[in-house]
Amino acid sequence: AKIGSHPSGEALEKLEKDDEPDITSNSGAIAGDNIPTLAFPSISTADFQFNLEKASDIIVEKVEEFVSRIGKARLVLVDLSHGSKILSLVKNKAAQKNIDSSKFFTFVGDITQLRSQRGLQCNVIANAANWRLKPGGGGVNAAIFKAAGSSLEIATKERAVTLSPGKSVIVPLPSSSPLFAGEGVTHVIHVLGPNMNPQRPDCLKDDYVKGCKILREAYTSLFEGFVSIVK
Ligand code: AR6
Repeated sequence: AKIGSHPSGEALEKLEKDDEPDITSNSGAIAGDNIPTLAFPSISTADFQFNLEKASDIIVEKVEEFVSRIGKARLVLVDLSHGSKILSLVKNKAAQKNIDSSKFFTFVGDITQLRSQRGLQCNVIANAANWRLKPGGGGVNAAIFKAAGSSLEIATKERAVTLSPGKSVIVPLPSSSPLFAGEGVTHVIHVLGPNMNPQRPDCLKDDYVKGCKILREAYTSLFEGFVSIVK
């Protein structure tokens, strides 16, 4: 990739296939620029079973609303694999709406290893949390609490003990956390999205009127939190 470009699908495809990541293809604008960047997972669409078409509409709608409010900062939707349905839906819908691709793009990688494994520096990462703000439970929540170590748990408890659907809480990451030193993450924003999974608390039982409202509130709260950090 040329210096000044952002991650192209081709460059990422290459990273995925090669055993040794080609660091040079991810340098320049991605790694070295220190642009404030929020990496966020697709809230509620895996364990919480939220409809992907509806979620992708909401992500793009909220991103469009906030790209004009974040100055030179960036928003990046992250998922684990190139086969991610939510990434391709969002990527296509964002392109249709001509959203500035230097301010918003999709990215394949583990949100806890974006700098070390993918060359993407993100100072803030979002977590698809549970209402107790507890580690474990699988998905991105388990991965973030594991990678961040016990200091995230302690710092989280100082800010909040529970979270309501549609709300978020900003947790400054102690410098003792491996995520701080290893990945350059300074804040984690926990977000609780709407739950459509009958096996989990507060199931909305397919009520997508409520569900969509709560997912919109969740992204508003997340992006407002990010704006408050970068200001
Ligand atoms: N890096 C990037 N994206 C990830 C990672 C990762 N390491 N792991 C998962 N994803 P989910 P939810 C993507 O299930 O649906 C937990 O148990 C995943 O592919 O983590 O909001 C909590 O404790 C998907 O696109 O969150 C809650 O109880 C997205 O992250 C519950 O699950 C969200 O998937 C929350 O469920």
